[in-house]
Amino acid sequence: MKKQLKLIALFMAVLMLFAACGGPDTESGKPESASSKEDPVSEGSGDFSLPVVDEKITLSCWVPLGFKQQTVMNSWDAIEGFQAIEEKTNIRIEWLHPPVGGETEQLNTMIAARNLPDIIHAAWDTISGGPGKMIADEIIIDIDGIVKENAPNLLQYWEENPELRPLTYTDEQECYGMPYYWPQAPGYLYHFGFVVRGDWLEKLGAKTPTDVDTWYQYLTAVRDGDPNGNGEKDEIPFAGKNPNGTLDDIMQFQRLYGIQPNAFFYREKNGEIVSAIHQPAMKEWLATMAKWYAEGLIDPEILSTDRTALDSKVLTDTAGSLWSGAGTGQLGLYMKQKENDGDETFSLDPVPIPTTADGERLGWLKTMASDASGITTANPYPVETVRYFDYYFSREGHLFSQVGVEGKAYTLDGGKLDFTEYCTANPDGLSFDSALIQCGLAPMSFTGYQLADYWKYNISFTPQAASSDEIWGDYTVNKELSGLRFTSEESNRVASIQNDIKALYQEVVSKIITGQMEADQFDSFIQQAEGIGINELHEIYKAADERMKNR
Ligand SMILES: [Ca+2]
Repeated sequence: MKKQLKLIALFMAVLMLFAACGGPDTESGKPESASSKEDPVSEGSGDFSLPVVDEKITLSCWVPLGFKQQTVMNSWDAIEGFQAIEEKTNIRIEWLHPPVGGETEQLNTMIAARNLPDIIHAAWDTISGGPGKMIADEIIIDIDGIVKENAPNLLQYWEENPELRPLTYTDEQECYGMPYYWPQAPGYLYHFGFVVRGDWLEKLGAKTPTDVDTWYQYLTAVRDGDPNGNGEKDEIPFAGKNPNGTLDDIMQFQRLYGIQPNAFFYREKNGEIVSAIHQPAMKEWLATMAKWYAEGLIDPEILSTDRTALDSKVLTDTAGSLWSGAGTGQLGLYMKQKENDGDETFSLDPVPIPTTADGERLGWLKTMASDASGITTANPYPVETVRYFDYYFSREGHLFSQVGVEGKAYTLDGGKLDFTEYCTANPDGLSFDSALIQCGLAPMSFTGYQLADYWKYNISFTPQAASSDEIWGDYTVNKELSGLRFTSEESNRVASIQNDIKALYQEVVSKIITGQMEADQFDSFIQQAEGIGINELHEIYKAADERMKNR
């Protein structure tokens, strides 16, 4: 009966459509928007109903395949959750994946040639000029009005997480896409931190390192105490990697001195945006790092070490401490590997965020500031596209998109979600993530928000990882700048000044730490940076921050 009524309604709608415009092929040459059958405003205000369209439509969506996917599939068509979403919404997505490794190039080419699909999923701040320029250039559209009338689930999510909404808007109050977020819930944010060998700490009778003195004591004890017991002085007190030459792992020790790691600018407690290189604390940090390096407390190979080499140092019982991710990708992986090797003493324990002399512990929020599905000017169905993605913010659509259909990857008992053996002990030997991504996108970023159960499972693997949230979540101040957005003129200046200073900064820091340059030569670097334009950059940051406050 219900189906019959629906068919009648559909028939009537088609009749009206033909009467109104003489057929679906209008003068513009574009297919008529399905919403023209009904008034999209009255239809969309508040209520959410499925399917989104009565007659199936197909939308093309450009999105990188993802490094976790590439080993098990060549298209998101294989993801079961999307099939369920298609059935519910009546909207089919034709996935357009760029070649792995060629994502940025293809995105730029596509935009330059204006060869646009219906949807582009990208981190919009990483595109030159940012999302505001993409709207001004008529690549994507401002969907603020459509969202207000047609996205009740997203509006609800923003109401519950008010700090996230501004990230999806430009300074001109334009909404540039249907967003992706990591939840900002407590116990969910602190994916990275320092870890030390808990078993060595005990063996050496050392204190848990929590500030510059206790770190020095621990590292020295590891160097001298032969905690791996092989009779050789082969321990590396602090082991680290140097991803893309960023010195990121060493930079994390800037927290000891109250400097936001690896940032040119950060917000001091009084709200002022300050320049990191101009802080007197910067020289203290450099002097300490140079001392530690000279005394053999920091891995002599740290500038050339990659993740594989670091893993090997950890797993062969030479690394005494490191900067680590909490999940199954790093800390969980080490613990599991050693457990499989039958090593019962190995324990890498998260230690607190270092405390500065002023008693500060610098925490951070993890945001993906600009990841969103932008609706292009070529898309004939902007309202339907917004309604489609709004479904991802409903409980049902959220589960479909994140973990697929109940019964395969997970079961639900009341509100409680449990992952099945298909994920946790896959019969084909697939890892948790590799199994799960055939059902849903929880390990990846795409419109919606990451399922909290996914992350909780990820860190529940080992007690060490499970404790990381509480330990690394205990901070006193967050100095990070996030969500700033530059005008296209500013963007060009920021990119050019920042690139030049960054290269020089990394070179000078590397030389000072490894003893090839005296720490007080940092002053001449500051002068050079001023010559390149660090002060102009500072003003641009302050102006962008002012605009963000009004967003
Ligand atoms: Ca040894």
